[in-house]
Amino acid sequence: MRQVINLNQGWKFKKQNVGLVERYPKDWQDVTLPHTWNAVDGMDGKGDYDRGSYWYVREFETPKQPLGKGRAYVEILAAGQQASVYINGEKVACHEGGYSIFRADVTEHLNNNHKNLLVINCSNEYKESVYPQSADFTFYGGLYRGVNLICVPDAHFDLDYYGGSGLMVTPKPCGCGGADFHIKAYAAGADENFTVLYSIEDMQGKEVAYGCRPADDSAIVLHVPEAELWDINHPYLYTVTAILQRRNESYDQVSVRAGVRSFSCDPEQGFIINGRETPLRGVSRHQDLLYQGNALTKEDHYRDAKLIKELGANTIRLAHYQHAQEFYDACDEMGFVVWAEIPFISVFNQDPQAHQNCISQLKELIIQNYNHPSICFWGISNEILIGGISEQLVENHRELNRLAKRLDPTRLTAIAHVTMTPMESPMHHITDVISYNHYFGWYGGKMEDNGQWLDKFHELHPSLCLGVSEYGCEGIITYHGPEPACKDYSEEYQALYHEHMAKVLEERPWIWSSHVWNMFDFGCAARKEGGVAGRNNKGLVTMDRKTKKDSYYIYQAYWSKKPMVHLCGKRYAQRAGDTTKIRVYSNQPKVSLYLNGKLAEEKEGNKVFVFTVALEDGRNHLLAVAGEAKDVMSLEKVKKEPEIYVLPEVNQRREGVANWFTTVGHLDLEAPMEFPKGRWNVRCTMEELATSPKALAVVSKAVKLATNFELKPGAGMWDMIKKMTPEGMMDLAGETLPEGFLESINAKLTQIDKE
Ligand code: ADA
Repeated sequence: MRQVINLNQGWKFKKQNVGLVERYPKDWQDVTLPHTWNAVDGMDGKGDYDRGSYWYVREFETPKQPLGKGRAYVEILAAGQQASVYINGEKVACHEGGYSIFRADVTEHLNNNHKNLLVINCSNEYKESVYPQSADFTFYGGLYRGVNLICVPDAHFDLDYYGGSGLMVTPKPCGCGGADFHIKAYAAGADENFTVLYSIEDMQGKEVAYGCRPADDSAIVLHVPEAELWDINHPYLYTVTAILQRRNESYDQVSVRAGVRSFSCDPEQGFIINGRETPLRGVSRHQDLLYQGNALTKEDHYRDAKLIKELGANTIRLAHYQHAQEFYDACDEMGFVVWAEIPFISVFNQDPQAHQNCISQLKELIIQNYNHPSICFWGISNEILIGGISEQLVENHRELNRLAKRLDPTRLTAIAHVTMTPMESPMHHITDVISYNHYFGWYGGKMEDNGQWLDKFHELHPSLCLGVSEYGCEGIITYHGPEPACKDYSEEYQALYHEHMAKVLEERPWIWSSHVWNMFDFGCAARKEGGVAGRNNKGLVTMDRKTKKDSYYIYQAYWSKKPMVHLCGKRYAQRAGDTTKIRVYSNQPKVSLYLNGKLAEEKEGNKVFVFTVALEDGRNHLLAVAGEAKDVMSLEKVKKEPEIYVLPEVNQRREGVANWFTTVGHLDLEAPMEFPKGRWNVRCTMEELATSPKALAVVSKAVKLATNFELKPGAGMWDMIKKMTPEGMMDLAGETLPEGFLESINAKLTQIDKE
């Protein structure tokens, strides 16, 4: 029978590209998997994290095989981002792509009498043909999910096909209340004397179906009468086991879990599961933690999933790559509908090898995760039109879509568009459903633009299923104030923005899915915003998972069935002024607010309850009561609010925007924009403008003022931005900028000669 030996302990690691070692290097650093070398620098804000090619070494003994020679595989659960595997000096595998399982057949290279030397080289160096190439998150390096040794008899369930389990189960509900389980096991090294025995057990461990097929023609359909459906509030899982058998002897065994459900999407009815219209409302998640990087344990994964469940979400977009099996397992068990995707993101590379890399990452994603009932959508790309469209880009998407449908006709394909993707685009007619990432109310435009945009698109494309795959804004729990505004990074503005968005989405059940960007703050070494470098702070929860921001609770009020009440502004603890506003979120119809033991006011409302109270000098105790739910906080009345509540650069930026025109000089901003030959203009790409120091200086200043992004060629998120034009960027910033801003940039640029 199969033996799976965990090899996570006892590794030696060298953060130097020393090349292949021949002996066990006793003096190297001891590490235990999961491990990444970017646990700290991937988010510490120093700007450049270590992207190198480093070495892991471990010894292991050859396990005894009772049935002849058998085969042995080293299974790497993920290696960031490229890896080569060597056993006893021989290269046995290479892998490109940092998020999927891969295996190396090491059988022919094992020593029988002494130890084996397993060496793995991991690299997170930039490689042009491997996705992701440039994106808004840290590309951690290392063996961050663990390594196993799998020993099987010569006849076994296949371990060589794209890291899959060798068992594919497709349960289909039948009209009669039962379900047909279409099952196929892939046997390797088995002749005509082998059979496959199949069994299905329910959640109590009771066998509910049984079948048997010849190993070389193993497909079977097993019927389970009165099958329980897998659903969001009832995530019922069956266990399907395949045993490879020959003359009263079992050779290999694989078990997977499966769920019976039907689902579809409709442009008007939105997402439908088991015949019930169920708008998918939830969050996106990245796989990292503060000073731990992406080296997460099973407990870390389950804690994240639990936090999302407590929020009341029913869907998770697992961005922007394949996540750990433990997380998909947690989603199967807790009843989330999952959008799983590959890291085909931000920058399109025309190189056919890069396309091949997408193909192999998509194959791995689908084959390795086929059985998870939580997954309903395969995402084929994210914001890929940042750098514009081309025929090749469209054709590559068509091919990826065909591939996904061929490998898995049972699920829907999806795509996440960047805001600037036009409403009319060939990209809208490739995948089964589409979705947009919109940041109106943060990078540009007003939050009110969201609803209008969605309605307009829906009207224009009544036959397309539209989702909102990303929306969000930064919230840093140090910053507060009585008048929150876009780009002030305050916890209050983030909460206001999400109050608005939660309502916009609630009012549009036809939107098949929506995903907050993001459930948790995450590491992005290239970022520097809001006084916090190295991270994206759009999470509803901080990166250390210690603090749920106020914005978390607005969604709980909308989505959770459990009675709740939340007093906002707990960290806005010192307040000046005669009166102050107290916002309360609750899913109950009535909230009573008590100030220092006395009832201040009682209000009826829907989710958001706003009270105005006059604090007493010094300490004040507030209590909110809504049905059985209660929440408390303490506020202090002060003469002046602490300076740390306001980020200095916010004021500087506001002043900068206001003073911009005085530095532009006397220009006729009413005149139509001109684009004289031989001069720069706002339709040139950032990359082109960067060839002229003068033009770059104008544009950098404008971009900083408009979007707060630092424009530094070659650094930060340059690769993502370089194909954009100032016109495109300012379009995104929209109405948050004074009129004539774009015209003034153009006027300045057209004064500079191209040379
Ligand atoms: C993009 C991108 C995300 C995310 C976001 C942001 O939309 O898809 O990866 O980081 O931007 O926060 O700006």
